[in-house]
Amino acid sequence: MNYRATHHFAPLARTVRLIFLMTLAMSVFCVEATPAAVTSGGIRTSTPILVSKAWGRATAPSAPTGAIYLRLDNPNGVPDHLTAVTSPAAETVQLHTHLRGPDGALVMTRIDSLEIPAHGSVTLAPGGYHLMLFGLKQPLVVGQQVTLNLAFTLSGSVPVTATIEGVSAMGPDDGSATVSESGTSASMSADCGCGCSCGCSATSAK
Ligand SMILES: [Cu+2]
Repeated sequence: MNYRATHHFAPLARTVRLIFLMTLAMSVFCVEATPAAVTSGGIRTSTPILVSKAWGRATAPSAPTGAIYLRLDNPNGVPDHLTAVTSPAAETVQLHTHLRGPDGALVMTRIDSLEIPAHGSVTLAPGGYHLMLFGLKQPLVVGQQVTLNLAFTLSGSVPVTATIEGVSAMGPDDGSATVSESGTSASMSADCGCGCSCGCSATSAK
């Protein structure tokens, strides 16, 4: 190849090399910048659902069920949905809520999914939403750490560890709270069978 030919192709080689280096740099940047990127209709959300204040109540030695409560924060601009939960501590875990029946009593009801609004939060707490553990492998005892895996439509799989509090606790780090519910006469009981000590009936748990 003579001098003229080499000179003619040199700019092309430089361009190809430049494109290669830019592509490499962009791919590295993308991997580093969005470790948990999820998408919804082409909209990229870069942070998974934040789970905090996960806790539950100690159960009676023979109790087959337990309940876990926690807070879910959605930092993204699109809603996300909690659709499934698993835990090595139980055979199955269901999403439950409490609805007030015609007679005014709270009735525990299974739900298929729980929406966490865009830039919003949902708190699972006694008397409301909770994660219901069926087929406990062993009783839940104070101080125990229960691991769970939450599956979200957009955020994917999010692990969480819940701390077990006393049988009448009303929140995380609360071993002595007394149960009260303003405006109602709901009697609270630790042996209603639903594991949440709220006095609800567990008729909907299959
Ligand atoms: Cu329940």
